[in-house]
Amino acid sequence: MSVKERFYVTTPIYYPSDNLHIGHAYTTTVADSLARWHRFAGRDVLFVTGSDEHGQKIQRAAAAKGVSPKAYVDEIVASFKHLWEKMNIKYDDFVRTTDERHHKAVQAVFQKIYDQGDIYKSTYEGWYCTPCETFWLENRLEDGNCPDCKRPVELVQEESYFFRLSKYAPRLLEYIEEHPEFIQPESRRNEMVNFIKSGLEDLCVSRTTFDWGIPVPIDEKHVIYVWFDALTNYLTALGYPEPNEMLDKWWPADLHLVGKEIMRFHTIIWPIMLMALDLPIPKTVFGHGWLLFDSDKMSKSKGNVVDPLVLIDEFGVDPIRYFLMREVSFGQDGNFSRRALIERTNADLANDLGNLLNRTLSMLNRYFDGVVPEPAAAPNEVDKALIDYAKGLGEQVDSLVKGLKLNEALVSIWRLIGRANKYVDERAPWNLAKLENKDELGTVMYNLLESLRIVALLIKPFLPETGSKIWDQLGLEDLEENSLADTTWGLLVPGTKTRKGDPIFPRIEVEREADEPAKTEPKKEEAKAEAKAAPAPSEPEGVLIGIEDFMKCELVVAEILEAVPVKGADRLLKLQVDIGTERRQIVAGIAQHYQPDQLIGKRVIVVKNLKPAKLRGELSQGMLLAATTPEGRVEVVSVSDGVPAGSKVK
Ligand code: ME8
Repeated sequence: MSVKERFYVTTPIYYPSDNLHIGHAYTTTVADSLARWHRFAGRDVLFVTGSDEHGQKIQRAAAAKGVSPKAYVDEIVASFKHLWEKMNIKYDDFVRTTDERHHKAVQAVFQKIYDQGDIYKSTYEGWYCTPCETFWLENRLEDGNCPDCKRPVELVQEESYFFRLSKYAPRLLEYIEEHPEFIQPESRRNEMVNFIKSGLEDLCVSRTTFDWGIPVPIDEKHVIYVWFDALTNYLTALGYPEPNEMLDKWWPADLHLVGKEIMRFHTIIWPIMLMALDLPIPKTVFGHGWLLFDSDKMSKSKGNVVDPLVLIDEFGVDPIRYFLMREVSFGQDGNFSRRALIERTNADLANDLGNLLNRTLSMLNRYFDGVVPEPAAAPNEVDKALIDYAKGLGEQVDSLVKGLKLNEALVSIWRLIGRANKYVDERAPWNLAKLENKDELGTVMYNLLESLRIVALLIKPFLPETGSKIWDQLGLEDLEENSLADTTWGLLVPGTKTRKGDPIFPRIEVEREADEPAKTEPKKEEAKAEAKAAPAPSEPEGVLIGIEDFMKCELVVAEILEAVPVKGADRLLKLQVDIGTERRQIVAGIAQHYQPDQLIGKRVIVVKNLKPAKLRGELSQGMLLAATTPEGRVEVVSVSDGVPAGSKVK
């Protein structure tokens, strides 16, 4: 019997010092999608999250509210679980550091390391940052403040237990060198290596000036340092310290997903604790970037936190999950804005995916009474191109997810959606219907429906509700029983009765938000192109022109044949268009509003007799018309596929 591959993934356990915001939801959504994907791909998965409930910060927050720390955290932890439920987060275990099982695990870890002589008693005299729960040496402070969060630190002087971090530094450096996959992305590995090389001090692992924590087993007037306590949660979930099957099966973890600010704890303190315990080191710690708001890190004190519950109520859960994973290149910082969320939802979910489903099922109702036809005609070249892309897609997405390239995984799924939309235009089912070519029409409709079935399966781990909705509208059953193997082309059974429903993503109408981050000024040439793509009224309102002025403008229908980004210009796309009489190149400032794939096959309106211009060194022979909404969204003006390229517009 072959052993199933396994995947143990964790998120940080968050502090219940306050409600969670969209930044926490980011890490957890990514972990959930990874867990769901690997399950879908047939792997055995364990996904653990939790809450980090001890420490001075929590004790102070509870005191400020006049309640006991336990009563305080109970209420907030309940709100964590409520949020995860609303976000469709399907974890296997939730470790609370106030759980009895965790208490036992942490004390066992402390005792074991103490017994072997790697923990000793001394006096700590130095600085402490309570918001970060971090000890700092004087020489690491910045202007006397915490170098991480820049807030004031407190002078601490107390008897403490110390963990011999320094002793393990050479072994850790060697481990990091031999295991390049351990710290990711690479830039963070370099930061950590430099930090270790600049000298590790032994770590203070107990406190005596407050009591909200797990007592040191050999000395009850000390509580165990909150990070030493928290990191152990990854073992608590496996029933540590008792030897048991869970521990054998799941340790070491495959992936600790964390924000970049807590990499030091996970890639220095944690592996050294594990070395001291003689346990293997987790395979990968991935430090992702921050979700910024108006280019600043979200924090309660700055008043710029975004509450995911409010967003879910307004937009539904999948647009938020999609935005978090699609908008930000995983590992880098990314900006959150309401406008960007709405634009993404409208462009990718409502226009591309929602419309594809809607128009396909409408045509199926019209031509085949909503029943999946036989693909009776042999596929032509256009059919083959679509089928070939869909055939390799499951494997492609699997390897991107394994490499933690989630946004690229979504892009590659959306490429199938883009191709299917283009395929509708190319194969023009309405023309086949007119010709009463039922066999070929059947093949075209089958190919579209089969593409949608594959899309539903592939997006379900990322967007569980949407995957199910598409599946239902396609008239299919037992979604949960399908796996990656079922993304094989051709499994859709002719004769299936589809169930067209409401649009899955209605377009969101927007009003300009006063608190939106300012749009950065476009560079000069790009601004020109943008003005061309979306002409602003150049005449003051009320100035009338004669028909002869308008007639100077030669407007024609053009079909977009190719679209590629212009290097070094993030607003420009280079288009090859067919204007009926010839092929032309047009550079348009629409890159932030369209993926190149979305444009291919569109029939747009072009000003044919505009003087050619060069933009970023690229010749532009004409301009295409586009509308700009008050909130800055740009949509190119287009006509239906029935209007041939070259048709005059007036
Ligand atoms: O650090 N962008 O808990 P915490 C992206 N209890 N991710 C963000 C974010 C943002 N703006 N803000 C928060 C702790 N996060 C410890 C962890 S683990 C043994 C103990 C996410 O409540 C990100 O994952 O401060 C970050 O590392 C984590 O929340 C910090 O959560």
